[in-house]
Amino acid sequence: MSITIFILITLYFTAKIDCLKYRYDYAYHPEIEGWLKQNIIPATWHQARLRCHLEGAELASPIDNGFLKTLKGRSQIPTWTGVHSFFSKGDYSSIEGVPLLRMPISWAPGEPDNHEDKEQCIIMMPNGTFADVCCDEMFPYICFRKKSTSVSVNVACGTVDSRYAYETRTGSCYKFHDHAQTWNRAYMTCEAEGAHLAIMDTAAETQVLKEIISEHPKTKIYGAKYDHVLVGFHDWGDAGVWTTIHGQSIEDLVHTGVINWASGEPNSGTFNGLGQSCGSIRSDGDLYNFWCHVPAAFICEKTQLSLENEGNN
Ligand SMILES: *[C@@H]1O[C@H](CO)[C@@H](O)[C@H](O)[C@H]1NC(C)=O
Ligand SMILES: [Ca+2]
Repeated sequence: MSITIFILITLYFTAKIDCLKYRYDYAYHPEIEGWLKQNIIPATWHQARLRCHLEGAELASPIDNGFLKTLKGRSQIPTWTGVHSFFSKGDYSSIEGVPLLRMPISWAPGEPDNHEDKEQCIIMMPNGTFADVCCDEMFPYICFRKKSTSVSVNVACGTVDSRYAYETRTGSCYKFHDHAQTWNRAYMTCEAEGAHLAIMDTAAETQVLKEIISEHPKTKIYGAKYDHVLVGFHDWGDAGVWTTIHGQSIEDLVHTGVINWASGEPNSGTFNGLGQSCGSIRSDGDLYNFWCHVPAAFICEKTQLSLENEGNN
């Protein structure tokens, strides 16, 4: 009897691990041993690849019959695959390196034609045939995250990304990105991680960010010309009206002592004719307006539940 119970409990927990969640927007597919996310908003091939990658996944390809069957017919319109010849024209492979000729692909009539020598990316038609097209066209796409037994979940931050650290003073998790990016690309990166560009909405949080920045001197930031760190503040390209990316007025945050503009900020210096509509802070904890198109380090902020199913909140 007790052995039966033991086996039942073991089966129960094994089953639980089998349907282990990756994140709320990814669904598990046992036949391909991984999670898929359908992205319905069309993007160029490069945008699609980047977004999947930033989400910790890759652009999905029909690398074998199991994948072909699972990916096929999920959309009424053509969909990107991860099959490309971006590195060397004509040498097609999937993102994970499977050569085109090893994939179970049947071509649509007249394809592949490398029209005008401009087609280096492969789409899948709703009926499961394929064509090469220009990578700058826009199609929906599917991201795939392979199930791996080595994944360790960062429970406090609700992500598989071990670089998010929980901070008791604010109840949020933070990740310092030491590869400089433009503000918009930084925004996209944080969103893809299920986070957002950090917002200081309490004095304690300003202090926390200040400490994080002090731990990351500019000399250790890849590709940054300035020691500014991008955060979730913006003036919508309309100098003067500053809000957080969640719509809170910065005037209110300044009035309540949560943040301070650095002396002389926001200023109106232009660079290549472009103004400073994006927010940054430095190790002094003060707020600066910064050029949106100049790459800098940035901090993403995440709550524990931001990638959970709503039913579990
Ligand atoms: C599949 O779809 C393509 C593109 O719409 C079409 O040209 C082709 O004839 C279809 N093939 C089959 C087998 O239905
Ligand atoms: Ca073509």
